[in-house]
Amino acid sequence: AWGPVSEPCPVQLGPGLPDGPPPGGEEQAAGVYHRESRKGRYQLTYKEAKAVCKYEGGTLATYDQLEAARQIGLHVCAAGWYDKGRVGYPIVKAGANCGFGRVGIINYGYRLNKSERWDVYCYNPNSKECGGTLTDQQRIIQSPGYPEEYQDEQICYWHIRVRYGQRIRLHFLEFDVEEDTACLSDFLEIYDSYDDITGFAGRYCGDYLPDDLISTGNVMTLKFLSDASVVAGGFQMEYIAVNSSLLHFQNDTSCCFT
Ligand SMILES: [Ca+2]
Repeated sequence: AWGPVSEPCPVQLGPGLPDGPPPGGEEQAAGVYHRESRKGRYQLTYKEAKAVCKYEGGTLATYDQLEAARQIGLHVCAAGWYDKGRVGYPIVKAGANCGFGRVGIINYGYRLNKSERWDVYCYNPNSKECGGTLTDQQRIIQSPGYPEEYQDEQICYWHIRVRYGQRIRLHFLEFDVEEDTACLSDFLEIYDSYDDITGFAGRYCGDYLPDDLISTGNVMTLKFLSDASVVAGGFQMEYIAVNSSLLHFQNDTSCCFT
């Protein structure tokens, strides 16, 4: 069991969405994942997009694969290349800022100009099972294969969604991920949102145990990627849903709020 919420002080994440999209189902995002260039958003030509997927052992997602992933909760507010030179993105919950208020695959269709720059949606049928859509009040999250070392070319997304009015406190138990200075080889990223586009809260690698984090709203996304060589011990963490009204550190301005 954890101690009082105020001790040690969790890192307060920035403003986020008050609610997230309802997952259409459970578990794996069907091997489909969103990637952007190492240089940032909307930097990949069609050729480069294909290379990103291939580098990680996968291929461009087909429309059907993207839609299947959407139906089990994949919601990403960023347009990316997918199979046959098309561009689109999967939307689960209609929103004013994304998807023109529609749900489904928001489809820009076939692009005549393959030098346009977008993100990419890959499909990797051989990626190890990892990630999922989590709605429990409390749960342990582990790197794939834990306590064994994780393997190369892992791509895991955990989308956590608890009840409206709750927040998510993430507590790290063990952490050991291939270290490099910018965490570009293997890394865990945490987002204070239901996707990996908004609410970026941090990227972690190495063996330093990160501080606890607490979400702004009732959703959080964890994304773990490993590259083609060098593995490490992996990680184990626990999240717990906390009722916002019970967060007594809200009055402790010296601690968590500015
Ligand atoms: Ca590695």
